[in-house]
Amino acid sequence: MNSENRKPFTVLVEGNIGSGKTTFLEHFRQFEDITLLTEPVEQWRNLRGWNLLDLMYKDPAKWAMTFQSYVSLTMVDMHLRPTPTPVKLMERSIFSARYCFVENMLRNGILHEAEFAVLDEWFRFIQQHMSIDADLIVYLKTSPSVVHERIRKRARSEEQCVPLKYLEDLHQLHEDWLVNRAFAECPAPVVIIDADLDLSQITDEYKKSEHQILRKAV
Ligand code: DGT
Repeated sequence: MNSENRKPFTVLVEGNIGSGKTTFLEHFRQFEDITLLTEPVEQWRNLRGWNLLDLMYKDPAKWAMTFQSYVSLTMVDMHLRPTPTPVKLMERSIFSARYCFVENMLRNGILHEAEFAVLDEWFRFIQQHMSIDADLIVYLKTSPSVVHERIRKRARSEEQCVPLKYLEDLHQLHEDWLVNRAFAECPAPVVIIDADLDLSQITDEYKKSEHQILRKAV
């Protein structure tokens, strides 16, 4: 591909917290010509010394708006980042931020309807006026109980209070968005991968999606 004037084939990797998105992206590190953009969690944990992720989990009613606003900015940055390769793999997107996380916060009353309205207007503006491309979505589908156990084991300090109910709600919203098509927008075709499998078996599952991603690189 002439990297100067062609858009990359853009793959969004989506799934619940702890579904293995980072591991999926790492699997593709072995291939040339793919740009991997992992989620900017570290930026959320350290914005000029502030841990927004921690603030959001400790006092969601107070910090949800601030956190989601920064998530949107970092996601747009990833969507717009120039890519010198024919394929770009991105962990999450402005779409899952809006349709899964923000939606959940609205339904749970964590976001005030007025705060939601501002975030939604930003989302619409970004979609209309910025070049947010998606050619394929890889949905790492999991059971809430499986990711709950993984989150417990990985022991990320901010996530220790994540209840099963939160993961069930997020799971349902991913299903509604990517499988049931309950939201107006599903920006690309969806490939579903069984991501309940543990690490020893998951590579075979990942391989099944390789051709769909790599054939675009030739
Ligand atoms: P992985 O590799 O599938 O295990 O991915 P994770 O769990 O490292 O990454 P992710 O995006 O599912 O979640 C990272 C943390 O950030 C997790 O505590 C949930 C939170 N998070 C991610 N995006 C959003 C968002 O838009 N809003 C809220 N409230 N939290 C988010």
